[in-house]
Amino acid sequence: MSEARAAIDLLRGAQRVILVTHKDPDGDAIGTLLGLGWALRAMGKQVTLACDDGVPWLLDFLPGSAEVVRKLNDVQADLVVVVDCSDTRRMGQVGAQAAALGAPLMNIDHHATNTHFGQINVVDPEAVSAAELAFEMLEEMGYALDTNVATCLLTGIVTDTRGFRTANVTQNALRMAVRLMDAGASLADITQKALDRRKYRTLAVLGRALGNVRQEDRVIWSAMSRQEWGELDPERSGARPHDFSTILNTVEGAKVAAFFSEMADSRVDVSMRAKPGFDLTVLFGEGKVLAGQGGGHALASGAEIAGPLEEAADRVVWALKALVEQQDPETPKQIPVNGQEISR
Ligand SMILES: [Mn+2]
Repeated sequence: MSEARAAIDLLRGAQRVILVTHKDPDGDAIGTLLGLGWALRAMGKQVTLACDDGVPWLLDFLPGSAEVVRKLNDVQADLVVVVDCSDTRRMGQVGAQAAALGAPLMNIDHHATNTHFGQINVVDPEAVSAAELAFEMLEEMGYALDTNVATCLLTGIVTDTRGFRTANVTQNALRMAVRLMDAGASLADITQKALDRRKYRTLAVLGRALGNVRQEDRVIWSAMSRQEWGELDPERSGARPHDFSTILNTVEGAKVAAFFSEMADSRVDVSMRAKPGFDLTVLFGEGKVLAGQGGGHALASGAEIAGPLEEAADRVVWALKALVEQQDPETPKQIPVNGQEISR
C-alpha cells in the first residue's frame, strides 16, 4: 500500500484530528491548514487547527482563520496532521504537544529537506505547495470541493508560487488552480489580498533594509539589527524577511540573495533566495553551514542560527559565495586537459 493510500485511510478513519502548521506561517501553511480543516469538518470530524504564531494579518481574509489556536488545551486526538513543515522543530510548541498525545503523526509536505518525521509521510518535493498535496488527497477521497476549501487551497498555491511565477510551476499546478477556481475560489481576490498588500510602516523597514544592502561575488544580502527593527516596526507586524530576500533576488547579476534579521535572544533569522539553476538545500547537508538549523527548497530556503548578527551574516555569505562558485554554470571551471589545467 502506498503512503498516500495509507494516509487517506487514516484520514477517513479518524474522528478527532489536530492539524498543525509551522511557526511564522505563510500562505501555504495557513491555506493548507484551513483548507484541509474545512474538508475534514465537512466529513463530520472534530478538528482543531493550531499554529504557534497564529494567522498573520495578510491571511486573515481566509475563511476559518479566526479559529486557529496558538495553544492546545486539553485536546484529544486520534490523528495529528502536520502540514508544510520540513522537520519537527518547525512544528513549534503546539506541534510538540500534539505529537506527545501519542496519536499517529501524518506529515504532508513539499520541502526538499523534509526529514520524513511522521509515521505516515506524504512528501513530494515536486509539488509547488503543500496545498497541492492536500488537494490531491481530497480528490482521491472523492471530496466535492466547496468555495471555502477551494479558496484556502488556491491561496497556498498562489502564495508559494508568488502568483505562478516560480520555476517549479507546471501545467499540473495550473490545472489544479483552474479546478479550484471552478469550485468558487477567486484568483484575483487571493492575489490582491495575499500578495499585493503592505502596511505603510513596512515601507520604512524596506527603506532601511535596502540601505543596508551589499553585493559581492554574485551574492547580494542585507541585514537588520534588533535595534533597527525596534525603531521602525516594534511589532514586526507588516514586514516579513522573505519579502526582502525576494526583492534582493531580482537584482541582475546577483545569483543568490540573503536577508539576515536579528531576533530576540540575539538569534538570527536567515531568508535566502536563488536564481533558477542553483540549489540552496545543499547548505543544510550534514556538516554544512546550516545543517539542522533550517531547510526549504532549491530556490527558497530559511534558517534560524546563532548570532551575533555580523558573524552570522559573514558565515552564511561566505558559504553562499562558495555555493555560487560551485554551482554557477557560467563560472569558468579549471578542467584538466592532457594533464594540464586550462581555463574553459
Ligand atoms: Mn509550502
